[in-house]
Amino acid sequence: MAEIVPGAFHFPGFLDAAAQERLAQEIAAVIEQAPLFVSRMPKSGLPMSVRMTNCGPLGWMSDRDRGYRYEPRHPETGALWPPIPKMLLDIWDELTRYPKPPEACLVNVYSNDAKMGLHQDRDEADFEAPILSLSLGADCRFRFGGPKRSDKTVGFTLSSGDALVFGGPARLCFHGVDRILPPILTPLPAPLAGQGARVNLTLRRVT
Ligand code: MD3
Ligand code: FE
Repeated sequence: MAEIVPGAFHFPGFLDAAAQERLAQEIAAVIEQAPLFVSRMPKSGLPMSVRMTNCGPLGWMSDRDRGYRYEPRHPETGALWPPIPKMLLDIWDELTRYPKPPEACLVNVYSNDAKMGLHQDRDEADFEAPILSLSLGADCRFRFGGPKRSDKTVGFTLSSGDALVFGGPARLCFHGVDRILPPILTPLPAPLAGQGARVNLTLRRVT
């Protein structure tokens, strides 16, 4: 475990190969119940390059007219999001030690050319709770900065099986995904093969 900056913890290889396979199976089942969809930027309506879905009582989404928000239902099927798999609830307890369970698990699916611009996560009412992120599949170059967009940033590689926890002073730091690295060494486990090159799960408290 490495503390990148105060409050930001990196657990390289937290999930071994067998745990990554089990998690991939769980996420494939979530995608069957809640198909991947494309969110759009507020106002411009430009599509994001990442495809996403959610599990848990609330799911993150965005569209042109109503912007970034959490919703209890899938924007296309109208169904409630499927529950967060027990495996993920257990990892949340182990790594965050936070007394309440996550309310949202966002599943981001990256193709080879997808990226995510530098942003803050501030669509939640509760900034006390930490955020937990898990990565599967291709490596990516991740960028992490400070509470202001203009703060200096550090880049590092996130690999399949890595976990990150962001709490306290790191909770509102800017971050983004610069690029996906060639997925030759770490393709997505079989149940998710064909969906993309990399999957990231972000677990959050919302209310
Ligand atoms: C640092 N996702 O969905 S995970 C996001 O790899 C998001 O899909 C990226 O940023 C991804 O909002 C990065 C790492 C992460 C997630 C949340 C954070 C880093 C964070 C919240 C605060 C600070
Ligand atoms: Fe984010």
